[in-house]
Amino acid sequence: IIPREWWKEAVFYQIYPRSFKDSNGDGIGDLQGIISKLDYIKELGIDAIWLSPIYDSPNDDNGYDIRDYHKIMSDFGTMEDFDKLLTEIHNRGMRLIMDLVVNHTSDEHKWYQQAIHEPDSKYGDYYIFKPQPNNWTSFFSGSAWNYVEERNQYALHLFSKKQMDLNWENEALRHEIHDMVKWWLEKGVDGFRLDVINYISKRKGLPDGNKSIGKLMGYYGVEHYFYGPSLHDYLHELKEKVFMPYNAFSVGETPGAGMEMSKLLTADYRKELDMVFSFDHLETPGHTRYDDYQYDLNYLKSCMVNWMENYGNHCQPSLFYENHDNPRMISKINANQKYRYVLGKLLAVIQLTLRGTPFIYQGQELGMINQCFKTISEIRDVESLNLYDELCNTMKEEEAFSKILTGSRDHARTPMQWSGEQYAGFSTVKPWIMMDEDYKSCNAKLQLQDENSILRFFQKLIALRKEYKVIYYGNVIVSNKKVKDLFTYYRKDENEALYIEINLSTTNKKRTKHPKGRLLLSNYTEDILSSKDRLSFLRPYEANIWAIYP
Ligand code: ISL
Ligand code: CA
Repeated sequence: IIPREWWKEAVFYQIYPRSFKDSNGDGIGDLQGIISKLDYIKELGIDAIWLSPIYDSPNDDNGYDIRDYHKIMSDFGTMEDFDKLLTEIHNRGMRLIMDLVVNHTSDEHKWYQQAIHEPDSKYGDYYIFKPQPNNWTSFFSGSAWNYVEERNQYALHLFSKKQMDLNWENEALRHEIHDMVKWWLEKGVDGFRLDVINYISKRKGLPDGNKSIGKLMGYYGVEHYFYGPSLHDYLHELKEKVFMPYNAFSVGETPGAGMEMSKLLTADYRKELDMVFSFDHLETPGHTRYDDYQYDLNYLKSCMVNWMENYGNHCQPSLFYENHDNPRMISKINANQKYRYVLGKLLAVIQLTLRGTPFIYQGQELGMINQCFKTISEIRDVESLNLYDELCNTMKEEEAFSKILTGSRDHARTPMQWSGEQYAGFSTVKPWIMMDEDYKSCNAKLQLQDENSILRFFQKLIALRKEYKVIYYGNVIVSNKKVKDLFTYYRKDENEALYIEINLSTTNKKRTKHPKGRLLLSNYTEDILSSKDRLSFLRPYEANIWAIYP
C-alpha cells in the first residue's frame, strides 16, 4: 500500500523563466509573461509548476548564482509580480514550487562580501576557505578554488567562479537558510526543488580527490561530497524544522546519487526529501552529455524497469527526460525529422503511464528539438563557454565547437515556440539567445489547431492519467522483459488494468500479445483496429495504451 499524496498524483511542468514568455519587449522572459500563459499550462493538464530561479542574481549562471534570496531578479519583474503569479497559479488550482539554490550563492551575495571583507565576523565561516587549494575541479572547468586576496586563502566553488560553496557545517548559516526558506513558505509557495542538494556536505579536511575516480568521472573530488557525512542530518533538520510545519513538498536534484542512495534520501519514514531527480537514465553507459552518439531506448527501458521494480513503495520515482541542463531528448535518440513527433509521443507515453511523478520541461510538449547554433558567439551557457575555452587548448576551434554543440545546455534554453510569428511569439524583439527557424512549423499555436499534434497528445495523455487512477498507485508488471526493442507493461489494481505496448525501434516489431480490450490512445493516428495486418505488428516507435479487463 502506497500512502496517498498530492505530489504522487500531480503532473509538474518546469518553467525556465528567461525563455518562457517576454511581456515587456526586452527579449527576456519574465513573470508577467508566465502569468499570461497560465491558462495554456492549465489546459495542458498541469497540477504544479516548478520555476527555475527568479531571485536577484548577476546571472553568471542564469540565476543559479543568487545575490539576494529575498528579491526578484529585475529582468523578471518585481515582488508584486511574483505575488500576483502565485495568486494566479493558486486561483487555477495549481501549485508552485520554487528552485532552492543553497549549495552556493553568488560571490556578490552580502554574506560572501562580508566573509571576505570581515573574516572575523560571523560570516567569516559561512563559506569554505582553505589556506591551500586541493585538487578538486569545478563542473564548469578548471580548479574549484578561487584565490581570495583579502584573506590570503582559497575559496571553494564547485560550479562557476562566481558560485561560492556555502559551509553547511556552520549552524548559524543553516539557521539563516531555514529562515529564508520559511519566508517563502509564509508567502504560500508549495515546496521546492533543491539544487545539487546532495553536494552540501563535504568530507572533513577536504582531502584531495582520488585520481582514478577523477579520471573516470571527469571531475576530481566528487567522492568527497556527492554523499557527504552530514547530508542526511542536514536534510532531516530542514524537513523537520522547515518543510513539515508548512506541509511543503521537496524534490532534490541529486546528480550521481544512484538508486540505493536515493532510497535513503526519500523513503517516507526517514523524513528527508519527498523525491529526487536521478540522472542515470539520461546517457547510456560509457557516454557523457558531450559525446555525439545515438541514445538507445532499450537502455531507458532497463532503467525504468529497474526503478519500477526496486525503488519500493516507500519511495516515489520522478519521471523526466529533459530540463534546462540537457539537450532535447528527441534529438539524442533519433534526429530524423520523420520520427520526431511519433518519438516525442512515445516518450510521453512512458513518462505518463509508469508509476511516479512526471516533470515535463517547457517545450517538450511541442516536441522541441536541439537548435542549430552556428558559432560560439551564439552560445550563452557558462558551462559550454568555459569548456570551449578549455578544449581550445588541445584541439582546433571547429572541433571544440562541435563538441560543445552536442552537449550544450543552451539547446534547452532557447525561447518557447509559441507561434509562427517573428521571434516565435516569445518576444517582439530579438531574444537574449538565438533561435533557428524551427518555430515556423513547430509551435503551440499551430499544434493547438491540430487534433493530432504532439501538444494535443500530451493533453489527452494527461487527461487519461487522471481518469485511470491505476496509473498513480497500481502495480507495474513488465512483460517481454528480455525482448529487445519491445517495452510492454501492465498497470493493475483491484479496479482497473491497462496494457501499454511500445516499439522502441524504427523497424516493425512483431506483437507478442493481442490485447483484448479498448485502445485508449496511440501515437499512430489512423485507427489501428481498422486494418487487420496492423494488429500483428507494431510500427516504428508505435506506442499504444489499452484498457483491458482486470
Ligand atoms: O554533475 C554535473 C556534471 O556531471 C552537472 O550535471 C551538475 O551537477 C548539474 O548541472 C547541476 O545542476 C544544477 O546546479 C548548477 C546549475 O548550473 C544548473 O543549472 C542546475 O540545474 C549550479 O547551480
Ligand atoms: Ca521581459
